[in-house]
Amino acid sequence: QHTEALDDQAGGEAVACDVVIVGAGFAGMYMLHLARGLGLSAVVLDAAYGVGGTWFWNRYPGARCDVESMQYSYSFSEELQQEWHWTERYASQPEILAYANYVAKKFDLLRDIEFNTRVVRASFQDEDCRWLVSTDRGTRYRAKWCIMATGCLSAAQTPDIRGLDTFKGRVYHTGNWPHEAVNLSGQNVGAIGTGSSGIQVIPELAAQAKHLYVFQRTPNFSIPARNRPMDAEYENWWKSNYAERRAQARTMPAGILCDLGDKSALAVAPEQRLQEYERRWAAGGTAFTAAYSDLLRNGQSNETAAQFVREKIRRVVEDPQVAELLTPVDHPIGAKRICADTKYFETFNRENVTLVDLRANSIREISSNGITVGSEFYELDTLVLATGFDAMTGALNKIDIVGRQGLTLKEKWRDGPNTFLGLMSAGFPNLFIVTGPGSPSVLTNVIVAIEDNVEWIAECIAHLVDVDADYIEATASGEETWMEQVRQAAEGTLYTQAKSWYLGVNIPGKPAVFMPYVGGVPAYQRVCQEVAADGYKGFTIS
Ligand code: N01
Repeated sequence: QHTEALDDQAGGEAVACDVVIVGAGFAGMYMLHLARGLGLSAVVLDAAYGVGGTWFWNRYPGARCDVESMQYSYSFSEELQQEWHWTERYASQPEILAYANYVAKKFDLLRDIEFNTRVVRASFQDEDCRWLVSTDRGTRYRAKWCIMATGCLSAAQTPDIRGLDTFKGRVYHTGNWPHEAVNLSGQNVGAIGTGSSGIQVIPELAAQAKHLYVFQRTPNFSIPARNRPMDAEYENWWKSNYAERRAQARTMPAGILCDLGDKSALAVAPEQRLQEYERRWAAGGTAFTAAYSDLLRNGQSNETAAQFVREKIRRVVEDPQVAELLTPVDHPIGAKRICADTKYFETFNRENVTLVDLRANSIREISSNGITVGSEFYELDTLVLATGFDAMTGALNKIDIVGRQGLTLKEKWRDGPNTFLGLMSAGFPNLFIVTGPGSPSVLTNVIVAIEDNVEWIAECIAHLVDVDADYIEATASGEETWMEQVRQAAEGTLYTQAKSWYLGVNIPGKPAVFMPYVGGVPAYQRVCQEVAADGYKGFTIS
């Protein structure tokens, strides 16, 4: 354990507090707010120089949320949700970051956040039931509770492509975009990756670059976002009854209030189905796959929606060969995270854009001035990597988390993450994870998932304080039972038929385990509440 020495560092006393929170994104900020409400002393540590987490780092041009802004926002404060004004149907990254900063100021959060501070180790001290948390600045904190608010998509993944380190031009990862302006005019730009990030950044790169080469391995399904300025009437519809609408959203599987079809796609006549798909295509956004109840359960139903989208791609893209390359055929629609775009497919009609198919020939190597694919060489000035994240476990595994008897979380999760409710893992007492693997998190409006988890953790800590407990810990059997439920929930779906980051297969050597809980927000919330009401059944409190 290379960070072991940090535990008995001679560098002075560790700062004592009740709660250490790792991460100053939406989860960490709300956790701090609630911890203070319980009268606890808390500190938040974050590697960034500001709040916002995901929205701090993902500053690439075109970055925008694909959950509507009226819903992708905190619901815990009526005053906040009334006074904040979103300017667009889908908020852009700068606006979401401005919102995060506004919240930090409004709730006076900044005084308890240490920025530019990366947590490198968190180790449980058996003798006094405290977490000793060490940072890359040599500072240490000793706290009873440690809360990982480290995010699900926060460990950017740079692919291991031969020669990448020899490239002399600039290389940007969408998940770690520079904070100063990037000027691409007059440049030949290469973009690798066509997931949600790639699909958003590619039209913007095309608009700036002299020529853009898109290196595509797997084409993706994408629905037009149809973003637009906020409609005053719509905003008012939400604000006039925000609490009730938020409660309604929490009764939906994804925690998003939307028009959810309750029939099988096969139960309606083909013309009617087509009409419904057309209507949703015109409305825009990811609610497209909510048209029928079985689109992610029945392959035949799924194919009706997939076929519809493939047809749209063929109609938009002028060159039939390019259209075929852009048409996804290897996975059910929605089995990989569905994308929402603004003129993505149209971008391939531009003269200055070339699609390079990596399925026919993969990248042979990257050299100082370009990329070789098969026998073709593409000369490039700048390379943009939209190659994704080590999702759900990546940010946690970057920290040496050491539980009872020297057990590391990395070691424990070698064959896949095991948690109880995504919230705790046996062997790691008093360590909470917000939106951890085994929770619905990434399959939902993550702000809903965050709020529910953070509130559950705060109530749990309040209870522990009440009963004067030393610790809470997931039991092995509680964890096993829950993981079985997580597995079973995924088994009945089409999610497992795509090579996605949900399964971890985008990361070499990562065990292929479907990580999120697909049972939906209401089912998950019910279990979380029952467990708490039942005296934290499945946990040991001592
Ligand atoms: O990452 P991804 P992302 N050679 O993993 C390709 C959320 N998000 O950052 O599919 C060539 O989806 C890879 O190819 P393949 C959202 O939940 C939300 O785009 O593995 N290609 C794929 O095309 C999303 O799902 C928003 O064959 C390589 C791409 O890189 C999640 O974040 C916006 C490669 C990675 O796609 C992650 O999205 C952005 C290689 N060696 C993100 N390695 C919104 O709210 C990887 N690829 C709108």
